[in-house]
Amino acid sequence: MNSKIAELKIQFEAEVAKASTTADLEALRVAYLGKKGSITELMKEMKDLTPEEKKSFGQEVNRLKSFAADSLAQRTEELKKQEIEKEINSIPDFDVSMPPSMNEGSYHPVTLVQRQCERIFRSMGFAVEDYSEIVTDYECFEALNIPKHHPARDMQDTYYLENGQLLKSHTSAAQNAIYKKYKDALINDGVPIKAIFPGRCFRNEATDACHENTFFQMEGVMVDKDISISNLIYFMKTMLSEVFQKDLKVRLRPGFFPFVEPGFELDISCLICGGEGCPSCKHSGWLELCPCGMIHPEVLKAGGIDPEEYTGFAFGLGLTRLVMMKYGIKDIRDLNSGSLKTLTQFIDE
Ligand code: FA5
Repeated sequence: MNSKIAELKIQFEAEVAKASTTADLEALRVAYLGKKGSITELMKEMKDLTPEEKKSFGQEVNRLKSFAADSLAQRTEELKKQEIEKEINSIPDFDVSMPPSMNEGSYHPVTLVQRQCERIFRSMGFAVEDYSEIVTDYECFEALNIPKHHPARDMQDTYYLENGQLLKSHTSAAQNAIYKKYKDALINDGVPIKAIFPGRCFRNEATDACHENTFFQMEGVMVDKDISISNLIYFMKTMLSEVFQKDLKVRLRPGFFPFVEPGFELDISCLICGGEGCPSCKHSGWLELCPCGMIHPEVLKAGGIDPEEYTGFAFGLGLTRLVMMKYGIKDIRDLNSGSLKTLTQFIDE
């Protein structure tokens, strides 16, 4: 072997043996096999050789080239494996088969009941919609047949932003957007509007055992041809019997809301005191849970739906109150307390 080639081979082998990372090997590849690498440069010496010498020199250089490339590839593989093993060993030991820690989080009871209601209504063909907590005066009131200065506004004082928007005082604030979203499918393809939209509501009012300034409602609407109060009662009954899994004492009485006609208050017998009267039901034995009614023609019109052709019902379930009744929570304020002792006791069904 040509002595220069032999020397270069020894030098190369020594440097490869010293390389301890894949980055070192890449640097060696460039130094030996790159455009200006030492092995590549050997070829320049061909010009001073005789034709016979050229042939054997060329063959030797090519053999060295292949040897260098193979050595680098092999050593790169070895080092890559070592690097991966090192990374794996640096991960602290843990056992994937261990049961979850007792300190894991849990769902808030409102989330659990909301999800249960969503499952029930989805199974009856309702879409579940989400809506903003900040809304306009139009969405919260005007589109619901509550013009400015209407006395019904007094029942729902809320918190106003400087730009005139407000924190929604009821989930009915999403009704207009829902009608507008689904009206084309109703009018053109005859697909009934069936949607529920749970959400957080805000009211500027004094708190007590059954009133909070921040609480959850779940609105539901159904619009189609020939929808009547019997449809409304059917869906209310189904929802309550599914949530409580037992017969409840329920009463329906007239109720006034400008966005329904006729309107009803649906109360359930208080499950905290068994109807005897207690602070949770303001000592009446009954809890206002789910006002409802037939959607007012003006509200349908504002949503782009012809009230001569279509009718519908709407309800506004007091979700936080439903949670109180389901789990026997005496004071609604416990639900916003952030107390882990109270809030981690509930499990999904
Ligand atoms: C409304 O908010 C109407 N938007 C409901 C409605 C929708 C009527 C569709 C007709 C058709 P009301 O203000 O009564 O109505 O509230 C509805 C329910 O929310 C109440 O029955 C009660 O369960 C709950 N709720 C109201 N205010 C509070 C409060 N401050 N704290 C906790 N729950 C409340």
